[in-house]
Order: sequence, then structure tokens, then C-alpha cells
Amino acid sequence: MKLSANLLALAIVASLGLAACQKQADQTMPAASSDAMASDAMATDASANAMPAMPTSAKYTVVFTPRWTKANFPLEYPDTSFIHKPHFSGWIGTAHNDNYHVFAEGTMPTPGLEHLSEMGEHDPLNTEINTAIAAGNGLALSESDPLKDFSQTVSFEVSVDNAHPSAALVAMIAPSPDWFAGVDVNLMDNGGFVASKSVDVMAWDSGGDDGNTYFADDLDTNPKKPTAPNTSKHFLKDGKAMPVGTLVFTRM
Ligand SMILES: [Ca+2]
Repeated sequence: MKLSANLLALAIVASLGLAACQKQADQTMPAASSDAMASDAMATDASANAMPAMPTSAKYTVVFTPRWTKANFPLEYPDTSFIHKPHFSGWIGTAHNDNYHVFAEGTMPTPGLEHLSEMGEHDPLNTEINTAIAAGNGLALSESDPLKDFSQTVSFEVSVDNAHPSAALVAMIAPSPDWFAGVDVNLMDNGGFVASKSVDVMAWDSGGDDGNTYFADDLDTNPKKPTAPNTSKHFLKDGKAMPVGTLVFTRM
């Protein structure tokens, strides 16, 4: 009995080692170090049992406070009549890994980001995000209502985990040609998730339209330009870009 138990243990160790080798081999590691890999894998298992469990996910309440007011941004500030009332579209986004970005400086806008930035509508960006989630590169779709009364705030929830520690969130600045408010913020710190974080929200230009005033006629850009920080004079004060709002993340 003891012999067969030992043999069983050996077989398990061997197969664990083989599995570890296989996994490493897939990552094009040299096969010669397979023995070291096997013992590394076992050492990791042992230390994992001894360590207190680190949180692997977190959920945040996110509150958006607008700062895009006539007092802060007087240049050609859209009139506040019912038709052209300045507002932010609903926020939309997800936590993600490095294989997916809702938006990225220097990268062409996806059709979903372009449409969000020009029309404020979540569809088809929501489909793009859900596709990224299905591929394992996003975690969960987050959405909020639009914000039309700037004496108010709007709040929503965002989930992150170890594999998707950064939250990317966007909302259209409306009216505008293709300008949006956006953040992409890593909520992990020292191997855990921060208790709270306040982030200045800057204006971006999605690159889908060449209009350069709030009420510019549709001027579809072809080819598209890369998404970039919005350098329009509408968002500058003393030559420096000013935040259009604040997002405060508070861990639930
Ligand atoms: Ca543009």
C-alpha cells in the first residue's frame, strides 16, 4: 500500500511538472529548465497556502462631478437653451487588461468610440466592450445615465480584478464634433486595490471628425486621426488644458 501511494504521489508530481513544463513551453521558454520549473511551481503552491489570501477583485462606486461650466470654460460655451443644453452623455466603459483599450492616445478610434464621441450613444461601443469581455480582455460593462443638470452628479459602479486592474470610462462632451471626457485608471496599488481615488477628467478628441467648435457641422475625418488629448482652445486656461470634471472611485 505504501509503495503504491508513493507511486501515486510520484505520478502526481510528474504530471504537475509536465503540466508546468507544457505551460512554460507554450510561452517559448527553453525546455532545458523544466526541472527548475516543476520545483518553482510546487514552491509557489506551498507559499500560496501559507499566505493570507489577497483580494482578487473589487467593486467601486464612481461619482462624476462636472466642471465643464461657463465660468470655467467661457470661450463659446454652448448656450443653455433646451436644444443646446450642455451635457455629458451617459458614461460607458469597463475594466480591462493590456489587450483591450476603450480608447488610447495615438490609436485610431473604433467605430464605437467614434459614435459615442459624436452622438453620445452607447451602441455600438457597448457591443465592442461586450466582445472584449467575451474574449477575456474586459471584465464587466459599466454604464450611467447622462448628466444634464450640472448642479447634480451622476454615479455608477465599476468592477476590477487582478487580471483587469484598469478602468476605462468615456462620456461624450455635448454638443461637440467628437469630443469626449475619458479616463483610464489603474486601481491596483501594492498588489491590492485602492480604497478610493479621485481622478481629474480631461477632454479628448476621438479623431473621427475635424470640427473644431462645439457646433461645427459634421466633418467626418477620412482617414481617421488618432485619438489625442483635446488641445482645442475651448478647454485651455492660460495655455493649459483644464479638467472637465472629477471622477471619484470609492471601494464598496
Ligand atoms: Ca476631432
